[in-house]
Amino acid sequence: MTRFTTTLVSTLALAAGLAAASAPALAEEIKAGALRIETPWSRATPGGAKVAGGFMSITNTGSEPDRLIGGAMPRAGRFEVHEMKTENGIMTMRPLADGLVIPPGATVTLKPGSYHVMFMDLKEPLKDGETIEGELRFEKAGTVTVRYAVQPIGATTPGGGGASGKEMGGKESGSKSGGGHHGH
Ligand SMILES: [Cu+2]
Repeated sequence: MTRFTTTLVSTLALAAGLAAASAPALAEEIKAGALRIETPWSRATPGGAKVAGGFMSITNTGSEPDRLIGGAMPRAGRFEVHEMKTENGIMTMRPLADGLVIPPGATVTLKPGSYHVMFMDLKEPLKDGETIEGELRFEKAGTVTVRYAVQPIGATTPGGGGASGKEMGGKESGSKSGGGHHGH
């Protein structure tokens, strides 16, 4: 019985190991000081769009807060750190003037409908399947290079869940009233 159990466990462990090894190399993890940045991603831009969001999760493994204060992306004329909120049923976004705090021991997730970095004044569209290098600037961890995996238009997850774009699909057009993010 003991022997059977041992064999079973090691078989499961092996299977798990194989599954992990064969998973697509989508997720990227970057370490910078006390920060761990995982799975930076963005979305393809529809024709003429001048803005795109950048998403990722940032974990602070240290004992002091850090702060995402800015960054750069070669195709973007401007880069901002944004917060998106629903107020009175309308989704709006605004720049975080003081940056985005990453508390010690916490993971802050930048995702559609929430915190994100904003690539503005795009000189070229972002295309599905591209990887685009950019920089993030943190108060303590300094400048960090990340690579955004570009997902399809309307994707809501880094895995490219484009089919479920319906729930977030209204967001971009909803923000039209929010201050010219779409370059009209
Ligand atoms: Cu934004």
